[in-house]
Amino acid sequence: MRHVLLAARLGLSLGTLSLGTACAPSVDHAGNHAPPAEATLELQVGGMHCEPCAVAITAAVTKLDGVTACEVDHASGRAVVRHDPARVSAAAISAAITKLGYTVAG
Ligand SMILES: [Cu+2]
Repeated sequence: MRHVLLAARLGLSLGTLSLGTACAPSVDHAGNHAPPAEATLELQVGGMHCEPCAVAITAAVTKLDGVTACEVDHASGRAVVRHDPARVSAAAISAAITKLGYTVAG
């Protein structure tokens, strides 16, 4: 009688054994969905005389790491740069423009 009971208990404990660690997502996707910190930098660019000037500036600024968007209007001289200030500074953006031979004023 005792033996039967013991066997039953053993069976029960075996049944509750863990099947090992369940698979868990190795990548935390939550971080990827967070929008990046973005700031808008508005600059007055001097020296532009035609559309290719604006295109060249747009290309140089967009190439910078941390810049997400850049719009340059050669007629008004206005440049609007969307960027992550943690990755690229306003000074670095201005430098990329002045390096091309244009002047920059906030
Ligand atoms: Cu030009």
